[in-house]
Amino acid sequence: MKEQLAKIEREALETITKAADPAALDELRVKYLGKKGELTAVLKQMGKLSAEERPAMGALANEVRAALEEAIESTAQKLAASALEARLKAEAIDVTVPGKAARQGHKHPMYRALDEIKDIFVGMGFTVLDGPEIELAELNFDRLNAEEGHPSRDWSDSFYFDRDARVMLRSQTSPMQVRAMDSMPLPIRIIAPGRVYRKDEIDATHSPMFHQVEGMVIDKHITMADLKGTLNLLAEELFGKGTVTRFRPHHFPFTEPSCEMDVQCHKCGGVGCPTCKGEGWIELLGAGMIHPNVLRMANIDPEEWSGWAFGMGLERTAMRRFKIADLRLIFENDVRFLEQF
Ligand code: 2NM
Repeated sequence: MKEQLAKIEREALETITKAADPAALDELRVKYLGKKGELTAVLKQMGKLSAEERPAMGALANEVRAALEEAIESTAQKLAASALEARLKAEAIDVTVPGKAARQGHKHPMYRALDEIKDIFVGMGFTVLDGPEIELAELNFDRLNAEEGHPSRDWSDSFYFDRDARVMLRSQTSPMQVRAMDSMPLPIRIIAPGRVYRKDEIDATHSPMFHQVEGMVIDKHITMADLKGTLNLLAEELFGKGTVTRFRPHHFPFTEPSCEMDVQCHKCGGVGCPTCKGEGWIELLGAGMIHPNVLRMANIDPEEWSGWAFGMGLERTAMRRFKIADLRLIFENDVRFLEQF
């Protein structure tokens, strides 16, 4: 019996340490240590031994069992380690191989111009507002003192959703100013950039959808001097220190008095050149003191409060800023064009 055990141990240890994979190792475990295994078979014969022989043989059998278990365990660990190593090798990434460069986009030039404008106004304490492009004609026109019969209210000029002309695509961002007057506590300093819609044919200077930035200040003792001071600062920040401006009288229904602001052509210094089409001046925006009717309709007392407002076209400003000749280039998103900025 002693020889039997020794033989089992010898054989088992040799085959176990040579097991090629976990499945083979498990087979060997069953073969030697399982219920019907070789070691178990030997133990079953213990009953035949005398009472004196039994303890020594029992101890020996246990030693053999322990030795086999240990061999199985250490072989299992070895197999696992080499399996991991093989996997790491197979999955290894060669970090020295040159990568595929991702094509990186960048901000659209018009939105770069808008970011500059936002920064300038936020720096002066203005809040940037966003609002609906589908608007009530009441906010787009009535509340802005554009009475029934005003030319821009015409079906041929604006996009309406209903026969009663009550819901429309906003034709300006001014309805946001009305929403601000209705919802914000005074004083108010805001700008409202966004898309606006007008029934214009597409050409080099027109599009049925374009972008505007409008702005508004309402506070006590606000005068035309505040308007001019702030807008002159805007012109200097956009076109450089010392930029010369001029204010011409104009008419808007929502402001009184109203004006347009030109900047002296930074290319020719006012002499006249292709950039300013020989004018010497470039029109930048419209502005004015908010009409008392507009304030009254928002329940703001024009005796106590006053304000100014302005509106400018973003595409036109970006075209000027980046010397773009055709408005359509702004919308076509041809990468060959956009990559130049
Ligand atoms: C412009 C020109 C002048 C303007 C006025 C208002 C409001 F709501 F305060 F009355 N919002 N925007 C305004 C004034 C817009 O665009 C050329």
